[in-house]
Amino acid sequence: AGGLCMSEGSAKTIVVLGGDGFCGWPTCLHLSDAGHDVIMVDNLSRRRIDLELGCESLTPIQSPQTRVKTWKEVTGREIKYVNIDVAKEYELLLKLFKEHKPDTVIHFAEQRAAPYSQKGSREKRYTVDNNTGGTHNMLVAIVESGLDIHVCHLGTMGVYGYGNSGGEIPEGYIDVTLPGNRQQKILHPAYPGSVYHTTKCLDALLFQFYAKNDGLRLTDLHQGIVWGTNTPQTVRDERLVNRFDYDSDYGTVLNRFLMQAALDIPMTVYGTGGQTRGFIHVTDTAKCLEAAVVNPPAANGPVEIFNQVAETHRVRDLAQMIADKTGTKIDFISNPRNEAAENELEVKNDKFGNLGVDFKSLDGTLLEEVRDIAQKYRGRADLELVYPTSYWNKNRVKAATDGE
Ligand code: NAD
Ligand code: USQ
Repeated sequence: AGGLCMSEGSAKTIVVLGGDGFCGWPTCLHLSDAGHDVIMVDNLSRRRIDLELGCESLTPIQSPQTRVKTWKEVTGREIKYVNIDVAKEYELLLKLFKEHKPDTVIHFAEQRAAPYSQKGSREKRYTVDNNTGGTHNMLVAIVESGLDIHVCHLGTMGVYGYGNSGGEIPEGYIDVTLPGNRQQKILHPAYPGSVYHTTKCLDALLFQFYAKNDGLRLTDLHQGIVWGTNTPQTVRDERLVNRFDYDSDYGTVLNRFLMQAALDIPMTVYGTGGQTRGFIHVTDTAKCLEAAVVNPPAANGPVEIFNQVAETHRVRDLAQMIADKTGTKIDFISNPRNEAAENELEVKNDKFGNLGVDFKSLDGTLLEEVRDIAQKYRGRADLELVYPTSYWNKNRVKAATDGE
């Protein structure tokens, strides 16, 4: 197995919070394959939200127990699965850290859909309680354990906001001159566009405080939109398949378009499709995590921030590219979100390049691979779940209803 930047004898013990999810599961497999000892923690809340929304992964994902059993059968390597609610079961989390003494905790365990976080008061409150509570519990448990544990957290490009202006987005920090001609390096201003994205900004402040006050080693990965489904590890057995969300709350844009093309239904571009976003393939997510894990920042240093993005694309260009290849129609529908109709986006991502991560770019072969998977499981799709049902504010709900 190809361990990236890993020297001999440097296998780590890694707790992966949220290890049953879309990014978490392939990351667990990648790290295990590279020789690290992985403990996967998940309270299966994502699977419960599937039930609540009446949807499920397009791919037939197996239970976490079957997943880890299959991995053992296929590779002989063990991944331990533990069910803990990180936001609610602080004592169990602390006990887990004390028992396994991990070198690293990777934190994926948050409610991550922007539309779900805007759905209603219940979902808004759940997203803040779960995400902020979980992050803070993890930090307190690390301090309380007295162990030198490196945290790798999944943040989002959305913390920077998506204004209309151009200009390259730096990796986390900007240099400013404060009144009195004081020079300072500060966190890039936060400008989130949903309750979910706001929780990632709150996380960033918690990290800044715990790095300063307790000397914790922290890496925050500002990731773009993840696409794809399978990785070199998940294809080894059908029972290892990764999840594929296509519904309007959890499906991310490119995977949704590829699924829509596979089912030959029009692609749902919101507004003019002028939104430009950062993208990364799920295989590269796992590689970036490994690079971050084996390169922890110094203790007592500032929070290390990486932009985890391979490339940027405009939403309507992605739809057009797929339309050109497949003949699928494009439907420009009223935007359920409150976001800039058009924006530019230029992102600095040198740090991962410097650590040897070679990003895959969105080429025809990779796109076809995802469309083939969507085609294979098309019988499992429920087309009613494709159109948006979450709106950013009440006026929008009214406008959408008036227009019917
Ligand atoms: P996901 O919903 O598939 O996975 C998250 C996992 O965390 C789920 O399995 C869920 O059950 C678990 N979880 C949530 N709250 C928990 C809690 N309190 N205790 C224990 N487990 C809990 O999401 P994902 O797409 O894998 O995203 C993982 C992380 O990466 C998230 O933090 C997300 O914000 C970030 N991220 C994702 C994307 C993307 O496009 N998918 C892009 C940028 C950043
Ligand atoms: N969009 C469409 N049509 C669709 C779905 C989305 O035009 O059918 C548009 C949206 O309006 C938006 C863009 O595509 O402008 C991206 O939407 P998305 O749902 O793919 O991504 P987003 O809501 O930003 O959230 C996803 C993940 C989240 C992560 C974020 C990274 O769900 O966890 O943090 O991507 S980023 O966008 O870089 O902040």
